Parts: sequence; C-alpha cells; structure tokens
Amino acid sequence: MKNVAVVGATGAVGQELLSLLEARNFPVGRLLPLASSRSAGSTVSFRGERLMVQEATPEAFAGMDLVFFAATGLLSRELAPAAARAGAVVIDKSSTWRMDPEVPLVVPEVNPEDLRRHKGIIASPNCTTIGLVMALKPLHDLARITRVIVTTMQAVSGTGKEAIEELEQQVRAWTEGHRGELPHTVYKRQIAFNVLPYAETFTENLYTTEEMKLSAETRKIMGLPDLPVTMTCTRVPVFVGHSESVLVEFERKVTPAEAREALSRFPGVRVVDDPLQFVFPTAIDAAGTDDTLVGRIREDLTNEKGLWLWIVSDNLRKGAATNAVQIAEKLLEMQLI
Ligand code: 2RA
Repeated sequence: MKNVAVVGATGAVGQELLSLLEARNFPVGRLLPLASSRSAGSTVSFRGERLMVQEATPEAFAGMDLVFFAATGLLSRELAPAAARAGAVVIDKSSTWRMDPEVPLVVPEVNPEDLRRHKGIIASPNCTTIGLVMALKPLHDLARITRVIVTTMQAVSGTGKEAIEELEQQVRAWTEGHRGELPHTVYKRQIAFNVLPYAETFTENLYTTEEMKLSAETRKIMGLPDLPVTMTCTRVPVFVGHSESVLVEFERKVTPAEAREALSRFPGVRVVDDPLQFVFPTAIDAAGTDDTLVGRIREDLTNEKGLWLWIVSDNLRKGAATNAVQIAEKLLEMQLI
C-alpha cells in the first residue's frame, strides 16, 4: 500500500484524481488531501469517508510515497521539491516542470521508459498535448512524421471551475433575454455562443502560452526535438472535452486505412470513423471517458503524404487526472515506487 497526497484536492482535476484513485483501486494506504490555505479546512470524500483538507506545507509530505500536484504552477514550484526531498515521488499536472530537462514528461502509453530517469518529480503534459501524442505515436511508428499542423477547440473546464460557472451564467442570461455582449470576467470576451481565438495568454511572438506548450511538449514526449509542430489553440463554449483538428504529414504516403489500423491497435485510442454513416467523435462522446477518440481520417487534398484527423478527449480525465494516475500505476508496474 502507498501513502498518497493530493495537492489541489478541492479543484476540478483534484476531485477527478480522488475519484479515479478509488475507481481504479489504486493501492492507497493513507490519503492526505492538501490545498492552499484558501481551501484548507474544507472536506473531500474518499472511499466513503469525509477527509479534512489540510494546508499544503513542506512539512505535510512526511511519510508520503506519492504526491499528486493538481494545483497552480506557483504551488508546485514552491512545494514539489520539498515533497521529493521528503522521499515521495511527485506527479505534477501543472506546466511548471514539463520542460525541465531533468524531469520526464510522460504519457504512459507513449513514452513509459522515460520514467526510469526521474529524479523525484515527473510531469504530466498539457491536456491538448496528451490527446495529440496519443494519436501521433502509433502513426509515427507506422511512418516517420515530418510535420504537424493543429487547431484545438478547448472546453472551458480547461480554465477551471470559474470558467464553467461563467459559461453557465452567460447561457442563463441569454435565455432570460439579455442581448449584446454578455458579462464576462474569466475570458477577455463572451464565451457563450462564441469562439475565442486564443487559450491562456499571448506571448511576444503573438502565439499563446497554450500553443507554445503544445509544440514544445509534443517534441519532448515524442523524442523528436526538431519535429515542426504549428498550431492555433481556441476556446469554445463546451463544458468538458477538447477537440483537435490535425494535419499530419509523413515521409511517405499513408492511407486512411493504414492509419485506422495503426490507431485502433494502440492502447487508449478508439477509432470512431465512418462519416458516410455520420459516425465521428465529438466532445460529448469523450466527456467522462479515458479514451482518446479519433475520426475524420482522410487524405489531405493538397498533399498525398498528408492525413487529416479529428481527435477528442476528456481534458479533465485522460487530459489530466487519468494520465497522472496511469503514470502512478506504471511506476508501480515498473517497481519505481
Ligand atoms: C486549458 N490546457 O485548456 C489548458 C489548461 N488546462 O485551459
């Protein structure tokens, strides 16, 4: 049995983590829910018990074997090293450590061997990256990928609970007759009945932090430091489930049939693709599941060595909590904890 702490236990991803640890029968001895001082004192449910959430401090990690960080990057930067020094293995879902060369960035189905080089902290990738590499890995094993072009359509739950509430409030206001731009505080513009051409924050090169994460993290996980990945990340009025329109270019022609076969054989990927029968995956299909769903697989009309894909996955589950728990399960399997 392992003593497990969850930092950020009261947040959207933290709550998913607790329910997944229970549902997947992870061998938890003691479960310690932790949070910032703001949330300490509340309670969370685990295995039928209400547990008091304690404040996350360096001292709180004593005796822990495994610490999940499902909190802000600031808290992770401040406390993850302390948790590792206390002897725990840290699995962090924030972006803080993902590009640190000393920290493995892992999707267990894609690059499990990278876990062997961890030095106490392991990073779980951004939700958009996880969905993308789950499809790219089997395709790259089939034929060398030479370029990837991505447009994401990201659910508001990726921003957090406040964004979910904002979308609900805007829809309610509209149905109650409010017209014109609806009040918004989380995003720079109204999200209901709209599409925002950005996610997170803009940087000097006019790309967003979300877009820069997607390209850098994909190259790191795939072990392809020079792979051209170019992208636009958008926000859409969907509660849960990120969708991605992806053009993959290869060194040789890959037929849709070859791609479907390779994808369907890959663990954690489900091909949902028969458009003439209106069979394709949508965010609603992915919400609440752990699979990465792939459809709309078709040859690019302008490049015979290109294939279009439509990828959807639950950004709170496989995109965050499930991937983190799967990393922990893989660590157990590899006897690394
Ligand atoms: C988002 N991927 O969707 C980012 C962080 N969860 O907002």
